[in-house]
Order: sequence, then structure tokens, then C-alpha cells
Amino acid sequence: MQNNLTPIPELYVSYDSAQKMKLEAAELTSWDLTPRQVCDLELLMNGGFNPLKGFLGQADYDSVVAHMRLSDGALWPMPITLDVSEAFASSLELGQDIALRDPEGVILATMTVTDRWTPDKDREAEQVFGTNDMAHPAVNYLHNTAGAVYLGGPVTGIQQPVHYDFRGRRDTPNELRAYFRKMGWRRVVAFQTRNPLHRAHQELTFRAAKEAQANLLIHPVVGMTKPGDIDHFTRVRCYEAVLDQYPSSTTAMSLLNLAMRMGGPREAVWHGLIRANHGCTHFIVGRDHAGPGKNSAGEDFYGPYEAQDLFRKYEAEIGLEMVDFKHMVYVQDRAQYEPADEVEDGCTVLNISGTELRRRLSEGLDIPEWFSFPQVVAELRKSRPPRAQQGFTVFFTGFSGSGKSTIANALMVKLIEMGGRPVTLLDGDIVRKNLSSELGFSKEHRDLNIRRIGYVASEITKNGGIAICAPIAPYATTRQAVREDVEAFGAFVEVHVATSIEECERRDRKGLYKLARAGKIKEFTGISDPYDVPNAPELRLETESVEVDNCAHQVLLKLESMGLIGA
Ligand code: PPS
Repeated sequence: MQNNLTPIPELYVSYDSAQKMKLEAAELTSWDLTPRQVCDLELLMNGGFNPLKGFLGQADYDSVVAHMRLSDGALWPMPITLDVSEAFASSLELGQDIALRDPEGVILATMTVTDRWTPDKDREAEQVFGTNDMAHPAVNYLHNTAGAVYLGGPVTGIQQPVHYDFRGRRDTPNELRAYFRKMGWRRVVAFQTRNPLHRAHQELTFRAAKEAQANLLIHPVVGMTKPGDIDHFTRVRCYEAVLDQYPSSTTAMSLLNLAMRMGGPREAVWHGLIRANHGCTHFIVGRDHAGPGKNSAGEDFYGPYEAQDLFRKYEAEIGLEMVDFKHMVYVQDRAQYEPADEVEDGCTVLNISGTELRRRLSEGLDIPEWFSFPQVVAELRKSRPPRAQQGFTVFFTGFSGSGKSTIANALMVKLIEMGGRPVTLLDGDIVRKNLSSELGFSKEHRDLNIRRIGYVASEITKNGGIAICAPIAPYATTRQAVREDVEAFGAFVEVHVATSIEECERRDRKGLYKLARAGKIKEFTGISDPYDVPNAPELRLETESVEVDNCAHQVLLKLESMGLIGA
């Protein structure tokens, strides 16, 4: 198979028309694109999603969901839809042009709205992803993030989304086609990845290219991958280090701004069509390609070879030849990588699983050179320092007067004394003075107050600091939301200061309980407002007849046992 390197159709207008359209489009009703929609739009406009001419209309959508084909019969496995809110959808007339803006407000394209419908999301999830289990990231996105109504219609491209990072590494399909033409690369095998490359990947991609007698394109996804993946900045620096390991002029790397769905078999076919549009002739499909992980029963969503089977079935239509992913293992006796099925009996084979790699990184343990390249390991260590150097949040919760602030202050001083990381105290009263001075104590205002604290704590955690929060935070769902915000970047340690309401009232250090009992303060937590007792905090502190110093010490011991301090 050889590639056809003539340009493929894009949806952009000429530069002059774009300047004119930009002014005109400013008058149109506009939709602010979500991060996923920006990714989809970029690949629609630059031909990565050829033959699509816009976001799918209803007939194409129904046909794609049910049969993996557009209504004209062309193979297309993934619904590319513009999901919007009901309010926005109902403000439009069919036939109307709308402007599509990026999150900063820049107009990237216009779309003529030809279709508007409310999709059956259960059916979409079942047919496209084979499940309605919320543990599947795309099913979760569909039900909990995507808008209720879909709009469809042709798109006119005005400008590409702007990327400030790795600009020189990003190529449109036509730019890659031109590059292959210039280099005389007639057979190109593409490797899709959302993970850092280690030695085994380098070996398998190099072998795949040799087998296919083709050049190699490392084509990593930098748009949206699986939640929890290593950020693309770190990954691209890792890829750049690995690129030097291939014989010169055999291998190229280009970044693909795709929003993955983790849709397994259908996603593999979609990835193939996208790579064919980028001028490739071969595609490596691995075991559990684009797999979403385990379902809520702890089982794999798809069989390990389902993606390969489906790809093989449609190979001719995709226009790419599939190259089997060879599972490479390190054979210690021979000090080299070999395909697992070719290893002689009796040889010692070494392997480090993904989980083991993460453990070694988080504990700062050795990662041997046979497993990865030193530059890759150094990059990973920079982005995932051992736990004792990562940021974290200690979140105290309890009644007013329970002792939260006093213990939080003692803890802060002890952590500053230990040194190493900056410490910030977000005490209830201080936050209400500086961040939330306009808020009262209704449920809505308390939630807003706690979400603000959570946002600041997550930023501190992200940047390697220690945030100590000490609000009442009476609602379990809000505490959970803050936990999720923080855990994206580091540990969240919930400490329930379990002083009883009777004891708090007896102490009544600020005289507020008296006022609350007299009805002079309304909605007072524990008296006339609810408090959800934490079910499973990392630590519960009983403060009655225990000194503050000892309470703070218990928190320190907890932090130590979690590996957050002390190394
Ligand atoms: S919340 O629910 O988490 O937003 O509350 P928080 O911001 O932590 O509350 C800070 C202090 O406000 C005083 N206060 C009240 N607390 C509870 N209910 C009502 N209605 C109320 N009105 C004022 C109270 O003293 C809190 O102080 P702490 O630091 O908890 O003693």
C-alpha cells in the first residue's frame, strides 16, 4: 500500500474571506465551545475528520450510532455532535448561522444550523460504547457533561484554534502530507499513544516500521485523553527524548489535538480513518486499544482483541493496513527486548507494570535503565515528585467552636517549623473576611464559600504547597466536590473535629450559641441548620479532654503514615 498525498479538503475559507467573515460573524448569536468541541472543530476544519463537513445532522447521527456509517454509506464510527443547552437551542431558528467561539471568545468558525434534536443518550451510549455504565469516561461525559440538545450543520472555518505550546510539533493533515511528499515517504506507519514511551514502545514501533517497510510517525494525542493521564506537556518532553533513539530520518513526531472517547473497538476504527487523512498507510493497533479501564463490576469493558478484530474487518474501507502490536518483553539473559511469543523457554523475562511504575515514581524508587530512558524517567520524576514533595490539603470540618481553627493554627506552625513547602491557612473566619465577605449562611452561600476554599486549596496543592482549610463545611456533597478538585493534584486529608454540639455550646467562645438559641442568629449550624457528619474522614479527632498540641500531633502522624511528610 502506498499513500495518496494529494491535499484533502479542509473547511477553511481563504485568508481574505476569513477577515471579512470575522467581522460579520461578530454580529451572530454565538456558542462558546467546550474544550472537547474545540478539539472536534479543529479536526473537522483541517480535514482530520474528512469526509465530515460539519457537526453531524440527525440522519447522519442516527446512522452513525446504529451502523457506524454516515447516511451516504461512508464508514464513520464516532458521533461528532455539537451538544448545547436547551435554552441555547430553543433560542435558534433552523437555517440560522451561529458563530462558534473558543473559551477566550475568539470566533473560530460559523455553522449553519440545519438540525436540532434531543438525543436518546442511553441508546447512544449502548450502541457506540456498548454500555451505559458511568465508569466509562465517555458515557459519564455524555450523561453528566454534554448538553441535552444536539445541533448539526455545515461548518465554515475562519481560523485554527490557537496553541501556544509545542507549535512546531503540530501539523494539519495537509501539512503532514506535504512533509511525507517532500521526504519521499510513501509508506508510513502511525503509532497512536496517550502515554509516555519507554524502551518497549520504542522497540515495538521500530519493529513495526521495519516489518511494514515503512517510515514511522509517532502521533500522540494531546487534546483530551483519559482523566488521570500524565499531562501532555510532560509527555511531549518525554517523546522528544525518545525520538533521538530512532535511526535518523526514519521517524517523525507530530501532535494530534484529538479528544479521545476511550471507545475501544469503534475508537480504533476512528483513529485509523484520522491517520489515513493524515497521509499514513499503516496503523499499529494494540491490545485493548483506546480501552477505558474497568467497569463498575471491575471487569474490562472490551475484550483485549475486539479493537483489532473490528479494525481488520473494515481495513479496506479505512484505507490503512493494520500492524499488530507486538508485546515486547525484556529478556535479561540476552539483555534485549524480544516479542513475548518468541522468547525461548527458560529465559528470564523482566517487566514493570504501569501500577508498579507509578508506585516507584511516587516513592522515589529506582527505575532501571533496561525499562526506560534516563531522560524520560527524569521528566516523569519532575512532574510526579515523591509524595513527600507533592502538595496536599488538610481539610478540617466541624461545628463552630469545635477547635478547628486552634488545631489548624498549631498544625500550620509545626509544618512551617519542619520546612520544605509553603503553608497557607484558609481559616473559616479569615476566608469570610477576605474571599467571601458578601456571603451569608444559606446552603447556597455556604456551598459557594466552600467551593472557593476548595479552588484556592487545589491551586496551592497543584503548585506543591500545603493548604490547611478550617471551615465548618456542613454539607458532605460539597466536601466531596472539594476532595475531587484537590485530588486531581495531590492528597486530600479530611479531618473531622468531632467535638459534640453540647460541648461547643458549653464553651461558646464567641457567644454565638447563646444568640443562636435566642433566635438572634438564624441558620446556625448544629442549632437551626444541618451538619452532615463525615462518614469516612482520613482522621477523626476527639477534642474533649485532649490538648490542642496532641490533636495537631495526631494530624502530623496521619500525614506521616500517608507518606506526605517526613522523607
Ligand atoms: S461554612 O458553613 O463552612 O460556610 O461556615 P464558615 O465560613 O466556616 O463559618 C465561619 C464562622 O461564621 C460564624 N457564623 C456562623 N456559623 C454557622 N452558622 C451561622 N449561621 C453562622 N453565623 C456566623 C461562626 O463563628 C464560624 O466560625 P468558626 O470558625 O467555625 O467558629
